[in-house]
This record gives sequence, structure tokens and C-alpha cells, in this order.
Amino acid sequence: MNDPEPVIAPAAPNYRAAQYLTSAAKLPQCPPDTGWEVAFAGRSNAGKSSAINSLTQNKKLAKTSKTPGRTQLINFFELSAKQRLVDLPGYGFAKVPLAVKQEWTKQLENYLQKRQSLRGLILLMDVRHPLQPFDRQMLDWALSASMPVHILLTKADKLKRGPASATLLQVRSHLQPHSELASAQLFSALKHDGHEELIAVLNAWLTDTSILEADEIE
Ligand SMILES: Nc1nc2c(ncn2[C@@H]2O[C@H](COP(=O)(O)OP(=O)(O)OP(=O)(O)O)[C@@H](O)[C@H]2O)c(=O)[nH]1
Ligand SMILES: [Mg+2]
Repeated sequence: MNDPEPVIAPAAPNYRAAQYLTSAAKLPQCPPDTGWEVAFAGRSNAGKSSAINSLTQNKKLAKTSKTPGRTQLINFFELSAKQRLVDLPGYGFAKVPLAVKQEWTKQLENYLQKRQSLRGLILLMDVRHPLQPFDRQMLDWALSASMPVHILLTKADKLKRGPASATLLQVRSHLQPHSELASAQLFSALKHDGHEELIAVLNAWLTDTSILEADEIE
């Protein structure tokens, strides 16, 4: 038997170098499914696009809006030739017509179930009302698919430190039975708080070679 090929992990990305790559309404329009990808998911208005802009220190990268439902496409941002961040359409926005909502849900499910390069899910929830029914559904889906999930409790600047910490503890205790796959932190795009913790998680996922075959890596 030959020795296995050495597996070379990609370097941790420079998030400030993120560039818009493409948008997709359906899975076949997504960029080639190779390398390492992390998706930002969550209810409409949770702060997904704002978190990506805060992380990359680029206010214009992902479109943000006071009008929920702004991000209707799957938006891809390139960090390096093999590493991407993905801004997913928000779920749970009541004012979108049912047929449109059903189409988004279908495309979202399709992406989450079929995307091989997806290494982990950043699940965003407003710290003032975490773990809503759709959030729980998303979390349960990820855990049942053995997909790592990191919860960002966003808009932490809207709460005082005490109540924010109490919510974090509550969410962490909900995740406790799945501690090998799921974690949580406070985050504020407005104050740029929580970057270090988020970057540690993203770096680990975007450089993880454990589930790759040696021949998948150059
Ligand atoms: N105070 C505060 N407001 C925030 C924060 N993050 C986002 N917001 C505001 O929340 C609103 C929604 O933010 P977006 O980033 O567009 O939310 P989204 O999750 O991308 O929404 P969709 O694209 O509709 O799914 C905007 O008005 C943001 O300015 C934060 O950390 N603190
Ligand atoms: Mg958005």
C-alpha cells in the first residue's frame, strides 16, 4: 500500500479581501461546488448581510436593508480561490407572497442539502428573540445532517450586558446536548463586537481538511 498523500490545508483567509462573486436563484447557478464554503442563514432582518459587511470591514459588500426580505438570492463572496462566504435569503418574512416564499424555501433546502463544499452554518438570530420556530427548524436540520452550526446572537448593542449574557447562557444550554457541533456567541455589527470569536470559528471551518479525501486537495 502507498502512503496517503499529504493533505495541505488552505491558509486562514483574509476577510477584508472578500469580493462579490455571483448571485444564484437556484442551485445550478451557484459557483462550482469545490473548496470550502460557510453560509450565513437566519430570519429576514436578523442581520446576515450586516454581519458579513462588519466581518469584512466593507460596508458595501452585501446589501443591507431596513425592509425585510431584501436578500432574495444566494449571494457568494470570494475570500480566496477555494474559500467563500455565502449570504442566504432570510426566512420567515410574512409579507412575501406564499408562492415566492415556497420557492425560496425549496431553493434554500436544496442548497443546504446538496452543497458539498458547505463546511458550516452561521445561524443568526436577533438577541432579543432567539430560537423562534424557524430557527429551531434550521438548527435541527443542521444537527441531523451533522453540519456544524455557530449561532450569532445579533444586535447585542440593543440589550444591556446583563440581559444579553443571560440570553447567551440560555441559548448555550439549549445547545449543550450537541456541544460537539453547535456553539453560540453575542455579536454586534453596529459596534463591530464579536469579530475574534466569529473569525476563530470561520478559520477552523474554512481550513478543515478532515472530511476530504487526499485526492480532493491540490
Ligand atoms: N443596532 C443594530 N442593528 C443592526 C445590527 N445588524 C443589523 N442591524 C440592522 O438590522 C436591519 C437588517 O439588517 P440586514 O443585515 O439587512 O439583515 P438580513 O438578515 O441580511 O436581512 P434579509 O436580507 O432581509 O434576510 C438593518 O436595518 C441593519 O442596520 C446590529 O448589530 N445592531
Ligand atoms: Mg440580507
